[in-house]
Amino acid sequence: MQMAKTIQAQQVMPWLLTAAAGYAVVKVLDKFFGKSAHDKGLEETDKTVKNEIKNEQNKGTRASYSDAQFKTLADTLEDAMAGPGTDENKIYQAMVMMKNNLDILKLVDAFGIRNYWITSRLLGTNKNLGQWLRSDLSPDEIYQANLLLANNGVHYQF
Ligand SMILES: [Ca+2]
Repeated sequence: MQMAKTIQAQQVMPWLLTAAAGYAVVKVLDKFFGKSAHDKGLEETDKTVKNEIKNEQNKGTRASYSDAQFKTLADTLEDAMAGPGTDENKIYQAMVMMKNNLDILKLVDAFGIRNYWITSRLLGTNKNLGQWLRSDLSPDEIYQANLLLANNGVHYQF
């Protein structure tokens, strides 16, 4: 009995060590090449949006809504996309509300970087508004959303 147990432990240990080492390697790779690189890209995008907001404000463009209203609208968009299915009408309504480039930039900024509802370690779970839209809408629906922006004279396109 004692002998059998010893043999079992000897057989199992290498597998456990291999699994533990494999897990550690995946974690390290994920940290350096996976999520951090993805998030770094998002931070860069975030900076660009903030700079574009400043440029628009310097040009004298006025936002049509308060920052609190943009935040509420961003939350509405998240609700419209989160989970299975999408409330396209809510997304279109938000696009119609955008009256100039500053508005859409402020909306993108208010949305910021949010955890997408499908967690995919390889692609990263954090996405900005454009990435959420492109993940949740069909190409036709993206076209429609962009058309609504263009109709209002907004140059920004998703
Ligand atoms: Ca969805």
